[in-house]
Amino acid sequence: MSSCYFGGVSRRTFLLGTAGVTALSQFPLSPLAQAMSEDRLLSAKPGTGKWIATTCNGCTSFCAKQIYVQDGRALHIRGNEFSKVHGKASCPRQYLSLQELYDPDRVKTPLLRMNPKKGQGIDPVFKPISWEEAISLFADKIMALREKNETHKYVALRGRYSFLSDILIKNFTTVLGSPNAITHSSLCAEADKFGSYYTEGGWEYRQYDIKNTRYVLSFGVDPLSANRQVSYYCSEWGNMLDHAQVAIVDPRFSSSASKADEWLPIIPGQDSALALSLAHQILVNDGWHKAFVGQFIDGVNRFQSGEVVDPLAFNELHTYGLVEWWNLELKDRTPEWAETVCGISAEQIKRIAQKLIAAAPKVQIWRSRGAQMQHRGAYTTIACHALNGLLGAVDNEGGVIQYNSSREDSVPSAKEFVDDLAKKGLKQERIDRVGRLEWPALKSGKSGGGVLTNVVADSILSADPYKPEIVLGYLNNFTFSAPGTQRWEDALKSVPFVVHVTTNISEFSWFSDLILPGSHFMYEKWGVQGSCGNMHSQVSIIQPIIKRLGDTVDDESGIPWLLAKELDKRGFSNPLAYLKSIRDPETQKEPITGDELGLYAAKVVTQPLWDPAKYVDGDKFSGWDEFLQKGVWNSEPYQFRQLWGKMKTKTGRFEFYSETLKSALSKHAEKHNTDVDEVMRICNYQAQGEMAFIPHYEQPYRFGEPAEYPMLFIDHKSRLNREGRSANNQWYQNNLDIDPGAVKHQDVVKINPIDAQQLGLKNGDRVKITSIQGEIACQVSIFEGVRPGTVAKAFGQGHWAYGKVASKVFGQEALGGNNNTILPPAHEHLSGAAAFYGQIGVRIEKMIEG
Ligand SMILES: Nc1nc2c(c(=O)[nH]1)N[C@H]1C(S)=C(S)[C@@H](COP(=O)(O)OP(=O)(O)OC[C@H]3O[C@@H](n4cnc5c(=O)[nH]c(N)nc54)[C@H](O)[C@@H]3O)O[C@H]1N2
Ligand SMILES: Nc1nc2c(c(=O)[nH]1)N[C@H]1C(S)=C(S)[C@@H](COP(=O)(O)OP(=O)(O)OC[C@H]3O[C@@H](n4cnc5c(=O)[nH]c(N)nc54)[C@H](O)[C@@H]3O)O[C@H]1N2
Ligand code: SF4
Ligand SMILES: [Mo]
Repeated sequence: MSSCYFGGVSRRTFLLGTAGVTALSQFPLSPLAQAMSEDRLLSAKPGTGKWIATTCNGCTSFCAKQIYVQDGRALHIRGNEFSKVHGKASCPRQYLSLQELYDPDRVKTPLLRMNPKKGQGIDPVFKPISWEEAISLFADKIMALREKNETHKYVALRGRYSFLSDILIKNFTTVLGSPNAITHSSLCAEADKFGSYYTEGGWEYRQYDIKNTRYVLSFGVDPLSANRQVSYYCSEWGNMLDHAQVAIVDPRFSSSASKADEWLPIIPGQDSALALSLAHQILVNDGWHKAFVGQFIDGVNRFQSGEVVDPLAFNELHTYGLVEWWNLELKDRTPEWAETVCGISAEQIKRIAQKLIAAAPKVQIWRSRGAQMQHRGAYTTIACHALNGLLGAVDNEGGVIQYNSSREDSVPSAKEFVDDLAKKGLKQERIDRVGRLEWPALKSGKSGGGVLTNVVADSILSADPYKPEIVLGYLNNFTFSAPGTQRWEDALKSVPFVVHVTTNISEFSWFSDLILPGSHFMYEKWGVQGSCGNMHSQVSIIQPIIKRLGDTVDDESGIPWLLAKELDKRGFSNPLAYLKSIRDPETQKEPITGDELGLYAAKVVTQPLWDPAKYVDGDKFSGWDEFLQKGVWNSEPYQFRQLWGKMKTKTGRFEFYSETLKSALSKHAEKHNTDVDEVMRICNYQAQGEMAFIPHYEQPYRFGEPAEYPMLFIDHKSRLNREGRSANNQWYQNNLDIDPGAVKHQDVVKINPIDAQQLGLKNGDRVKITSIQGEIACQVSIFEGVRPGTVAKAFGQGHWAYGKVASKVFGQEALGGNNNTILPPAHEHLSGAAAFYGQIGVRIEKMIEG
């Protein structure tokens, strides 16, 4: 791997710093060390490099970065000082991107599969071919679909992306005549957005005013490791601890729990019981925030356990439906009840309620995928967020804030380039079945508004609604990242033509017919990304900082460009006409290469930020050149309480009784000539009647009977994961143990000493983990930081492809086991989110190595 850097100190700096150049020859160096140091001396010229701006895509924090480039090589990385979100601060994972870039296992030329037989352990026999051959083949396949009038049988799948991905995924797919532009959003965190939308009306994530807060209660979020804006929270968390207390609810002892005042090791899937009992306790103790929620007309608190309250007695202010919520659900949700359900003592619940009341409104309730991406998680997400409403923390100083609006444009639409043939294809049902009765996916209040990424595998396998003929995947690895991986393997085996745009031969590539070598997201292409935190939002540039390695092409603009040109040669000119409509906003020039297309698209999308003629607010630039040099635009700081009285819900208020959800569910039911009760049943919820519209308790669905699968499985992100992408880096494997309980170069399952003793297990034993879905093998790490009865395992290891470091035997044997092999492909149907958490029963058995 990159021989130029060793843990942030270059070998040369080290040598110079200790001995000096002239003294080098006096040291008895081994021949290898001699060769390396001479090589370094020849290539390194101090002072000739410069810092260039780009954006990290290691996670959904999308931090603005500066890269030190010298002699065409990227050597160092730091946070962009011009960012008002995180400044120079970073999480530890920024460095891993350098190893991703210079990964010796990167694909550098198009590859064509020669072995038609597909499977793990079966060599695909990839043959290097030219770009001309590759794109010509791809274009032929698309033309064949057009000739058959079956353009809908083209499916585009995307994983991580920049704002320019709309060219390749959304718009290109539309012009080709397919409705199947499928994003990875429902594998990511759709249930999270559901919680905000159906209470306060924004289908988006949140930021947290930690500089002014006094109490943080987190349902599963580990902000020092994951979630959004890890860099900012890592740098500011320590200061926050001077003025705020922290309680972390997580069945696993996370990095953030290790620095918190209280850890609440909840029984998996039972977060709503805790949240509802906290709400109960806040109300009976007169602790709601009167300036936001309102007050009893006579000032006398009538919220008493078990007692119904007259709605007319309460004068509600900026919220809606508090008394209905109390009467229908909260009045019986006492801490004593919750203790029996969620495993947290009534005494601890009462103490935390008191602390929240004392600190309100400067409190913040955070919620992670872990607490929400569960089969019945929709109501957990609104139950947790409703606490922010009760305590007046919504849109308030020290509380939980929506993202600042940012001013970038979208990629130009492709509407006028859709011909009649394509229009017919666009009318076909989308491959993910979204909007069917059992798949409401109510994004932004719309029946079928979301996406069902993981359903696509089932659709392909059962040819329902139809069998695709071309699948294009880009920056995605669903054969690894989606629960029920085996289904994806089988599905891809059955598709006649699979194309993967990738940097590495990952598990998805292994089942592909054509591999197109993609640019590295941060270093080799044009793009635009956004982030939010510290009361600012930012939009930052991604630019080609180094000459692309090998024969790689910009995935979001270069690939559609090459393809459009080939289609044009075959008489289908609309795709190229569309791409040519994306002109340089300064000179009005049409692009004549894929790289120009990338540049112009980046300029178009960011024009409202850098063009003085379009200036609205936030940072101001003299023009494109200055924006490019700084690399990031920042919004004005957030103005608190701007949404009080004007939330984007049906009632304009923060809804405890969600009229917004009622409307969305009712429309979905009407579309299918049925009622909301039937929708609830079909989506496997217990609620009937009015309960469907309020935060309420749902018994978590258990996958696997306790007798057969006695333990509960907890998935979490490794602190060094760059989603599914960093495991082929030595620095990842060498430093994995920065996560509590983890072991370098290993994949471990963390087991409480009490359980380990019962199962007769010791550290380092190999075990088999079996669920209703499948089985994996890994090593035991005995760790007190998991609740007895549960086992925790980080997502990230278990690659059997990707490269020589990530796998044990590339293409054949995994390093450890992939969690998604044992996670059942379940969903939270109302948001469309895949369900990775909740009560996933597993059995742990010691393996006797022969
Ligand atoms: N068990 C479990 N599963 C999870 C999660 C979890 O916490 N636990 N997290 C989920 C979440 S939140 C998400 S967002 C998804 C992410 O899942 P995906 O969207 O599938 O993304 P990755 O797994 O990161 O895979 C990206 C793939 O793109 C290719 N690639 C890597 N770098 C580049 C590049 O720079 N350019 C190009 N063109 N290609 C590249 C590689 O083939 C790589 O495998 O995973 C989900 N899966
Ligand atoms: N280090 C790192 N950070 C990342 C990423 C990454 O790959 N690596 N990816 C980014 C992406 S794509 C996303 S979407 C965000 C997601 O960030 P978050 O939404 O915060 O989600 P995760 O960290 O996936 O959530 C899993 C957490 O929930 C806990 N958990 C599991 N089950 C339960 C439960 O029943 N109750 C409770 N209370 N907790 C439970 C787990 O122990 C773990 O701490 O993170 C981003 N940040
Ligand atoms: S990995 Fe995430 S938090 Fe870390 S630097 Fe990259 S984008 Fe920021
Ligand atoms: Mo995600």
